[in-house]
Formats: sequence, C-alpha cells, structure tokens
Amino acid sequence: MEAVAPTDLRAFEDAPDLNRETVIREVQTCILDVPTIRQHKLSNTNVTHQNYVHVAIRFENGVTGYGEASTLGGPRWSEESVEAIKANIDTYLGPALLDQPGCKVEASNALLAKAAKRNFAAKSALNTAILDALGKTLDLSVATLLGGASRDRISVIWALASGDIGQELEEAKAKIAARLFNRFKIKLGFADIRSDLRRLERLRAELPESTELIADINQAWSEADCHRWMPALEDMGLTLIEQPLEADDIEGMARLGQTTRIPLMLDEAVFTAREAMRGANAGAGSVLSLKLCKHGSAQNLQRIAGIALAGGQELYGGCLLESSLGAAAHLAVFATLPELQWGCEHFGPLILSKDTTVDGLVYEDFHVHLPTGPGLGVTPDPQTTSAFART
Ligand code: MUC
Ligand code: MG
Repeated sequence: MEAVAPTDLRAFEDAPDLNRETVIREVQTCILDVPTIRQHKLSNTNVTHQNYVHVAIRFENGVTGYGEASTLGGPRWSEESVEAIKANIDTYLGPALLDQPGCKVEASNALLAKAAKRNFAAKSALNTAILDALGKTLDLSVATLLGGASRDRISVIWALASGDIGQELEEAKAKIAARLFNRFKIKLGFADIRSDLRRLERLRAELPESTELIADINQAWSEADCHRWMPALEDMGLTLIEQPLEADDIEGMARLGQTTRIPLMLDEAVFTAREAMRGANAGAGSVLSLKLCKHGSAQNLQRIAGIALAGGQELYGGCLLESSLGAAAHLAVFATLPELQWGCEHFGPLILSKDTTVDGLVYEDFHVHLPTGPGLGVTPDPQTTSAFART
C-alpha cells in the first residue's frame, strides 16, 4: 500500500474529531399548539389544533439540530401526550444524552432505550434532532446519513376527516384540480357505520373514477361489523382498509384477511419490531404503516420495514399530522427504504393554519418532494414557534 505523503497526513489531522465536536451539550424542548384549518376527526378524537413538542439539540461545535414529536388529540391515538413527552424528555431522556457524542447515533438510541420504556414519539424527536445536527456538521442530508435516498419524491395521500360530506367533496376536488392529491384516506368510525358508508358512497360517486380511496377505521369496528360491512367497501372499490380492529387483535385481523378482497393495513397494532414480526407471521395485514412516533428512531423504522418486507407485507409511509419539521424527518428515512409501495400520507403541513418551518415542503404533481440540503433540509420558523409556543 502506498505511503501517505506528509501533506495528506495534515489533512487527516485537520479532519474534525467528530466524537469531540458532536458531544451533546444542550437539549431544549417546547410545546407548540398550532391551529388546524378545519376539524380533523377520528374514531376516538376530534382535533382543531395539532400539538407538538419541538426539540433542539446543540452539539459542542455549536451546531443545533431540530426534531418534532407529534400527537393527535392528547393521549388518545397513542399513550403519549405533549405534556408527558416534554416532561419525560426534560427529566429522563434529555439528560441521558448529555455529554454523549451525537455522531454515535445507535449508541444514543440505546441510551434512550435504557432511560425509558416505550415513549417512542419522544425518542424519535431526539433521534431526528441528533441526525439533523450531524448532517449539518458533515454537510450531508439525513437521508445520506441513513444510507442514501432511493427516491427524491413520494406519492402522497390526503386525509378527508371533517365528517361533513359537502366540505370533504369540495376539499378533495380542490386538491385534485391543483394537482396536489388524487389519493384520499377517508376517516371512518366517528359516526354510526351506516352514516359512514353513505358518506363514502357520495365520495365514490362524485369524485373522478381514477381517484384512489382508502379507509382508516382507527380500531372502531368489531369483527362482526367487518364481516357485515366490508363487502360494501369492496363494492365501492376501496384499495386499502386501515386498522379496522383493536390494535392488539392480531388474530382477528388474520381471520379478516382471509375473508376480504381488500388489503388490510396494520397501524396502531405495530410499534415495535416484535409486534411487526408477530403481525407479519400471523398474516394480520398485508400492508404496514411506518411512523417515527411508533418506532422511536429512523434506524428502528428501517429495521421494522425490513421485517415487514421479509414477512411479505408492503410498506406505507404513515404520519401523525406532523408539521414540515416532522414530515421532513419521515421523508428522509422513507427515501432510503428499498420499497415504499403505497407512498406516504404526509399532508400535515397543509392542514396547519401556519407551518412550523421557514422552507416548508414542496407538493407538486401528486407527490411530496424530499427537501435538499444538509440535515433535514428545513429550518424551524422562529415566528411560528413564538406565535404558538405554549408558555
Ligand atoms: C392514523 O391513524 O393514521 C394519520 C393520518 C390521519 O388522518 O390520522 C393519522 C393517524
Ligand atoms: Mg391509522
């Protein structure tokens, strides 16, 4: 092997000592309550605001990275609420990272796993902030840090969830006309089933035939409801049914999968790798919704995606109505996945009365584009932060 010339050695000596430069010196949190442009209803909650915890992590070299933990209706979509997320980061998770090298990302994930059970939305915000700061330090995108982007734009789904059929038709037609969205997720389960189906029939009848419709029932139907009403959903040509049964009813989902022609998607049923294994092995769904608030880190999301694919499932890029800060974190890791057959549903930035970053995301031609630039490629907007920070 050729000897390294002295000048080259100096180059090595000037190289940053990442372990020292990226030592985590400060973790700050702030709750944001951002109004949405309309009501957003699910089977067990109804929101007019999105509540986030924004995290800022400062490295020894002065670089600050940002992350976002999203919730939906307090501790009702999952057990996490912004009040608990902030308290657990301030008291347990943040201190576990202090004085640790941020460049050792998996080691920081292990420290967080030791500091608290579950708390996956909180952990994912810290993981995102570390990746953002590391990317800015190395002048690399988070997608590159995670293995490189295999796609620079992702087909995107919009959720219709006001429950007001007139408003939903108008909203959907406007999104189609603007060439922003032509795939829609319809929230069911907050009204009686017959009303839900009447609403679906109107959407099917009055939207262009090429419009894709999927339904998210958010655990609101029983197995008997499914046997009774799934044929109607099949007749309407829905392409996917998300989490109709309760999250822990893996056996019921497996039985349903044998009786319906529409693919079933697991969402609230799968947070951890073992739950992913169990769901795939049981045949409890042929599609898995991936979300940082469920998996706790970009690295875990990648691992769980691999388990799902190995189990014969297809992948769907899920959300919890993140702003463009949290959405950028998802797009960075979704871009690295070997497959993402169902695209993603990061419509969150567009349902907020004001987005939380200066740059925002680009939605064009029915796709959302991966931000470019170091780190996440988006910068928190201090005006939004101060306007909506919970004091
Ligand atoms: C869920 O259950 O999918 C994602 C989109 C939406 O409208 O609700 C969230 C949570
Ligand atoms: Mg869902």
